Amino acid sequence: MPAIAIIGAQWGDEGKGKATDVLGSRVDYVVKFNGGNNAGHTVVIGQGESQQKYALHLLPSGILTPGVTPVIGNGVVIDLGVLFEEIDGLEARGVDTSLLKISASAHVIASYNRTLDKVTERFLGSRRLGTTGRGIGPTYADKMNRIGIRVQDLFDDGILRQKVEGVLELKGQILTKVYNRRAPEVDEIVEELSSYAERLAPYVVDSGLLLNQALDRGETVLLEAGQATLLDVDHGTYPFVTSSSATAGGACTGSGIPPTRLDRVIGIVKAYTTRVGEGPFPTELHDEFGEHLRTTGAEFGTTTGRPRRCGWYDTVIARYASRVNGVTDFTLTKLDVLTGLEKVPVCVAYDVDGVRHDEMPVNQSDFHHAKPIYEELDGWTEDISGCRTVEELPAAARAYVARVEELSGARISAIGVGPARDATIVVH
Ligand code: 2SA
Ligand code: GDP
Ligand code: MG
Repeated sequence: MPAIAIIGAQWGDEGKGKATDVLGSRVDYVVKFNGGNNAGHTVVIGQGESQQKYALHLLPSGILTPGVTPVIGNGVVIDLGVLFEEIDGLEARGVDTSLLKISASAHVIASYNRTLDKVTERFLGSRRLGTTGRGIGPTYADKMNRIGIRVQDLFDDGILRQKVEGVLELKGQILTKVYNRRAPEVDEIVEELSSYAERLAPYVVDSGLLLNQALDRGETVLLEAGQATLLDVDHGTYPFVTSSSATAGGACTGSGIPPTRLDRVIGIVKAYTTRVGEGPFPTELHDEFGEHLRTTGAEFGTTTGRPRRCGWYDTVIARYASRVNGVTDFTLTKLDVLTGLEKVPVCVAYDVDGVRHDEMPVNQSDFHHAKPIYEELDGWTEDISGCRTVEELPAAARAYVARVEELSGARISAIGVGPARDATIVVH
């Protein structure tokens, strides 16, 4: 299986980091292809006293597996300060980061875009998106607007200055005239960005070439998504989305690996649903069950610490994610969090103003009004965190997995029963 994409099938935080880490020992390259330090992946390694927890934002989760080459692809937006903070933090804990490669074509997040992200949210007031405030949206907007600054620009002083002058001509006006903020000087931004150039240089490569050559040699490449299908700028619940391509198509454009070379797409789905930030969420629970899922599942943002909105599993979304990404296999995570519930509702379709929808409504307003149609499945009380085979699961948990699989559009190949690396049931 030379090229495998791992994508989030809901609104993020499904456990992509753990899934990537689990596969890490069997792959040669792990590539982050979209997003930036808005992502947060928590990976737990080891057991008992020696257990280590890592929160990764910008670096691919594969960085934790010795021998794996982690790659930041061209589709990523890089906050260079955060990059080196994360590298230093991992090195201080004994993680070797020397194999890291960074695409020369990735864009960098400059301080004016962090400012713009935050002031835009404040400006929008009740219409805000609930962004992570990391400058992600404005940096991707610059990329599309063709005024972005790329990693390779940092190594040519003339070009860097020219680009900074260009972008500040526009952004300076927005900051001062729209937001009443100070516009940074050209020198200030040139200095801010070029101060990282020397340290960055050894990591910079043509990542598309590197990865395709690796595939030519028969090596295995794992492409790890940040965020998720319903946060994808094209396929998500627009405008309540992030600004990048978080789906399997994005794995290709964000890495330089062509679609014909993608062999497997693993969709990560949580056994229930969560969402951070604003936007529609049909199965959201505002009652004690929502609180129970948040507490039991420790559903708080890895990057911002924000409490995640929680709700039941939604098979309409899973079928949609399966279709949009061409999911070959699902990994169903956090099944252990459902333990102890008497009944576990699963959304099978939506009721939109009296009309049944088995597929995602094409009209966003319909999705805002969608009322879940539930099927109630039996819960279980047995602790399943020690189960390592499907047969060891209680009958009701097996029935839950089987029904969810039937309705979600692809087979379930692995089941998560705890945060640790080994707390996984491999089905296929
Ligand atoms: P942005 O900052 O422009 O990408 O925000 C736009 C929307 O995308 C959502 N978003 C996320 N949703 C879930 N998890 C994310 N990563 C962190 C995590 C989030 C955190 O792993 O916990 O710590 O708060 C993530 N990143 C972006 C965001 O909530 C907006 O709805
Ligand atoms: P990502 O953004 O998709 O990588 O997910 P996050 O790391 O933001 O959030 C998933 C959280 O669930 C992390 O704290 C993981 O350690 C944890 N986790 C992953 N899989 C499981 C599982 O099967 N069971 C439990 N209880 N926790 C899990
Ligand atoms: Mg996350």
